[in-house]
Amino acid sequence: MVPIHPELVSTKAASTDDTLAVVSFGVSLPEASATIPIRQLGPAPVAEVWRSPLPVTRGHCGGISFRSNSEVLVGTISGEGPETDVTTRHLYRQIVEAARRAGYPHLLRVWNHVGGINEDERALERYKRFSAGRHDALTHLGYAREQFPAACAVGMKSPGLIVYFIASRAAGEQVENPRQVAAYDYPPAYGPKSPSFSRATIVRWDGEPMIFLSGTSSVVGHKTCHAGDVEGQLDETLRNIERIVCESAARAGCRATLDNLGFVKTYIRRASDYDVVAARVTAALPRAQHLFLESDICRPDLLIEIEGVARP
Ligand code: 3EB
Repeated sequence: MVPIHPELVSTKAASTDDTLAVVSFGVSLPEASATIPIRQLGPAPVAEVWRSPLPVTRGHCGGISFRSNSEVLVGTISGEGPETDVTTRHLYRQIVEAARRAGYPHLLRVWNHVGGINEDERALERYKRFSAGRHDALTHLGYAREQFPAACAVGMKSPGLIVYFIASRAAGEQVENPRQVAAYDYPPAYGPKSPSFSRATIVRWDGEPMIFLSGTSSVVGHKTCHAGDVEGQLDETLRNIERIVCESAARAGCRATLDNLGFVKTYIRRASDYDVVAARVTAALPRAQHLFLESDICRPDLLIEIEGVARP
């Protein structure tokens, strides 16, 4: 049985008993496991809901609150401090230790929201401090690069850091995109410690693969392409997504295309780009449920980032 699946539901209907997480954006909901202070763009407000077909248990461990079933655990944690690298290191240590202790040692997917992500903090951009803290925590805790989870790291309106994650009893498999340099091999221009994430993870439950796609942007090799051109970035991003979906499915011994994406989130730096972006993204990914969010992206020249889940 596939133990978790994502859905976008009206904020009015985000029920709780069969959910591993309810994430709301901009508006706090009483049943939310996390509320991210960024604005949803577009029509009726929806929440991101991770459903469970298996019984759900709730708990706390250190600063983490989580819900789990017999296969996966979804946790949330937040923190704030004057030094983003230090805060990040603390949060990641808690995440990894709690997940291991609870018996879900494999991080499949992590969402990072960093307040003021493109601002300098004592002469180093906050994203780079975040990357350094994550890198130090994961390597210190024994993570090899092949074990880095799929991730995204985007902005939010309030200070500090909010992280939520899916951890699993079963190991995932990391997939890289041949069009892109692995993020952990980026040259030092992108930060003193390279970003610790993989482009996708696949996991198989009872032989059924699920692909978690990292935040994907207009990066080819290690460079940003089409700076200042949102439509160019969008087309490049979709090419990257197509490739990583295809690559991931091949690894799982099956085939997949953009039509296999069922759940898609698009982060848009400038709200004024929404109409153009939403029209193109929904046309390119017609089978998916879509959520559009106004958010800064980790590189100042990136205008959009797209992530999602695919089922071959
Ligand atoms: C990139 O390709 C764009 O630091 O966790 C995408 C996904 C990006 C995840 C992260 C950063 C992260 O480098 C940025």
